[in-house]
Amino acid sequence: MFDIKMTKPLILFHSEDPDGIISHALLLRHFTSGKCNLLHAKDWQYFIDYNQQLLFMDQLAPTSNYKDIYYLDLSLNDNLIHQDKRFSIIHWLATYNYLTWIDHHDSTAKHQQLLRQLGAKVISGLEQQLCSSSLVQKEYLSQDDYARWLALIAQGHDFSTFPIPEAEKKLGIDLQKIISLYNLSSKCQSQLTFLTKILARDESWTKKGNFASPFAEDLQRYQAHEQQALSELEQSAKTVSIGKRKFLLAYSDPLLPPKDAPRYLRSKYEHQADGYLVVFGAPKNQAMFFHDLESDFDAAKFCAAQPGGGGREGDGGFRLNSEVNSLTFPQIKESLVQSLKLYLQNDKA
Ligand SMILES: [Mn+2]
Repeated sequence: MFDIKMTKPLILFHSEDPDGIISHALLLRHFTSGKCNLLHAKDWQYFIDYNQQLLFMDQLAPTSNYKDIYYLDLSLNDNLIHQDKRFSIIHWLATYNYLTWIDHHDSTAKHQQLLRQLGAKVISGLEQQLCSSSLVQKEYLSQDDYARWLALIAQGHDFSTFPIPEAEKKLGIDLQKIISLYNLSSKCQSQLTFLTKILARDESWTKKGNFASPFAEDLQRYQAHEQQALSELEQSAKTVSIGKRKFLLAYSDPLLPPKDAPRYLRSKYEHQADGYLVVFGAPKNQAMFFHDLESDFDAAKFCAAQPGGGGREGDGGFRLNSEVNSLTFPQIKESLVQSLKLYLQNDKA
C-alpha cells in the first residue's frame, strides 16, 4: 500500500468538469488501492481552474523541490513557457520535481517534446481521442472494472460524439451539474474533496442509475436555478457579423457548466453562426468559444491566443481580466468583438 507520509504526491487538476474530477478520483484510487478515507488524501491535492493555474504554478515553482507532482486534465499553455529558462515556470517544475502531465488538450500535445526533454513524464491522449480519465485508467488501473466504468462516464461527457449507454451519459451530465454548483460555493474545496473521495472508492454514490444522497439533493438545488439561467442566456444572445463570419455572443450565469452553455446555443441556433461565444459571470470571469459543426472556423485557435486560453477540436476557452456580470457584459462584448476583428484580419481565419 502506498505510504502517503513518505511520498506525498501533489495532484493538480481541472476542477470544473467530470473529466478533471474523475481523473483525480482514479489517481486517488490508484494511490490508496480504493481505500480512500478522509485522512489519506488530506493536503496532497489541489483543485485548479484555469483562472488559478498560472498564479498557483508561479507560487509553487520556486518553493518546491523533488516533489511528486501530477497534472491532470490541465492544458500546458504558452504562458507557462518562457524562452529564457530563468523565467520559465515549466522549467522549474520539471527540473526540480518528478512531474507527470496527463492531458489531452492541443497545447499540451504541442509542448510534450519540451516537457520530456526537461525530464517530465507526459501522457497525452490527443491523437487517440482519449480523455484524461481514460488515460489515468489505462496507465494505472488497467485491470480494474470499476475504474474502467468511471472513466467511461468522463469519456462520454468530454467527447459528445463518443458512444456510451444512456445511463452513463446521464450520470456524466448530472455530475457536471453537481460540480458546477460546488464551484460557486465558498466550501468548494471541501465539497469537491468529498465528492472525489466517494467516487474513488466504489459505486455506492449511485442508486438505480441516479446519484444517491447527499448528491441527489445537491442536484435538486442546481436544477431549481437552471431554467432561469438558461432563459437569461437566450435573452442575452446576439449575432455579430465580422467580414464573412457570424458569431453569437451571450452572457451566462456562472451556475451553468462551461461546456453546456455554448453547446446549448450551438444546438439551438444550429448553423446560424460560425461560433458561439459565451461569457460567464463572476467568480468565473471566463469565456467559452465553440465552433458551429458545419463551419470551418477554429475557435480553439482564437482561444489559444487569449490569456489563459486553450482548447481542442475547434472549441476552447480563455480567461477574462475584468469582473463579468450582466451590467459589464455589453462593454466586455464590445472588446471581444474588437479582438475578433483583429484576429480575423491578421489570421484570415
Ligand atoms: Mn478533459
